[in-house]
Amino acid sequence: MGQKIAAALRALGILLGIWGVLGAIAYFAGVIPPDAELADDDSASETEATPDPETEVAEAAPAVPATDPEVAGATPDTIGPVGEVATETAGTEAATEPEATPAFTRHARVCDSVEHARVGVGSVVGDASPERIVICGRKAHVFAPTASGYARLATLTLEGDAQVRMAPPVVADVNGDDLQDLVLGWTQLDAEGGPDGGTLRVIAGDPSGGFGDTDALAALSVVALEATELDGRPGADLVALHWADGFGRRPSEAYVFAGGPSPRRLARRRLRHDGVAVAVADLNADGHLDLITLDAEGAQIADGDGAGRFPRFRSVPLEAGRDIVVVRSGSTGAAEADESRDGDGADGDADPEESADPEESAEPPEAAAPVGDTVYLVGDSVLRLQGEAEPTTLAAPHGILRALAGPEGALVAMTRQRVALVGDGTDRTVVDLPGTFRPADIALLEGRTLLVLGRTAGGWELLETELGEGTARLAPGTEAARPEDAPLVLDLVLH
Ligand SMILES: [Ca+2]
Ligand SMILES: [Ca+2]
Ligand SMILES: [Ca+2]
Repeated sequence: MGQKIAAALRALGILLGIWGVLGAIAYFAGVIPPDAELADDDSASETEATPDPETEVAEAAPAVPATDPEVAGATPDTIGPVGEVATETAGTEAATEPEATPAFTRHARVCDSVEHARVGVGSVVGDASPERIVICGRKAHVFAPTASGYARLATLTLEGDAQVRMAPPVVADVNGDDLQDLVLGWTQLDAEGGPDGGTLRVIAGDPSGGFGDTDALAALSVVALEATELDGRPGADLVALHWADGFGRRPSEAYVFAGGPSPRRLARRRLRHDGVAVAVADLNADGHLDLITLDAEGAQIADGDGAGRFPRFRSVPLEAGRDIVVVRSGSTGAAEADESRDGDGADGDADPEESADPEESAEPPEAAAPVGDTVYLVGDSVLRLQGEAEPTTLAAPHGILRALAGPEGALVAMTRQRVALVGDGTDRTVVDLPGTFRPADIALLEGRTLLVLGRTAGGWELLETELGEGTARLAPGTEAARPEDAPLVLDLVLH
């Protein structure tokens, strides 16, 4: 009890500190008037033609050879006040590169070398404006955007030292108290790279703006995770993909947990080997969400009964799959569109006044329109599933590794070289990735802010850009900035 009170007090203090510092940063950077909210910081960077402070900061480090990523990373403490740097370098940028090319609004080295990392979005700390959540190995970092980059608000560290894989982080109100919670799933790896246990964690949001309880929900080797409303009761329900075995001896499993004050297991579904992705969608338009999974043999669909159970499975022809994207039929915009990784976190609105409904993911199944949702299975080909009709193959770039529901029904699809907006007869590159950048994950915020997480020689970098008309690419020699630490960073250990 005393521990909990102490934690709450600590969280409150940290929150106040974070708000103060972010406000000060934005104020000195001249990005917002002193009485505006931090959220305005985002909207300020919407126009792509506007010279961008982050790019300028990065390009203004000519003394650092592009070939040595360690040097840039070795000087995080020497970065001056954000506003000063941005102002000072703006002139340089205008002089040397007058043409307004779409650029990254932010480019940061978010962690050093670990095997695996994933990115997600959602408002989990502080005010209603959304954070960027990056899981680097056993550490989950929560970053807030600043005028020139990111400020690290919190780090949650999973105790132990084994190598891990993880599902992309999910943000949803699991315990049903109207505050968004952070859901993290890790798989511990053995020496051969196979699963050796793991954990599914729900880190509760706290009224103070920090974190409350950090419950371990289940000891699963989680590789994919989704939060949605399945049982019609308060609290977002969770679907977790458990990777049981790295040698094809034991099948993967899908677990369904009912949200609420004490989350409990609703269903457990045996799959085939090496499951990689899981999602829910009402494919047959019966008002109940169905379960879609991807594994080493292809895709399977299990019809839902509306109570969180999935009695009947059927297979869908697909050689192998990497990702599932769900586009809700009732959706009019990308913010409504859900998919297996970050859709549930995309609730934060740039204007806190308007983000009155944090429960976007808790849409009851009855609300589904009579037209079924559309599901894209992304692998070596892209299959579109609509209701009971035969799957159709979408003309799409080869080698899509990850995909999300994008604006106006398009897919945001990531390959090794680029990120493209893909739809019927559409294939437009929105991010052209440098050859030294190995992309691992993407996330989309409010249907327009695209995050690309990838590995470079020096560590993991996060690229952020607004979806617009052009193609964002890094200028040669551009160095990633290091996130600043907020003065009162919340460091938690998950035991
Ligand atoms: Ca909650
Ligand atoms: Ca529920
Ligand atoms: Ca259904």
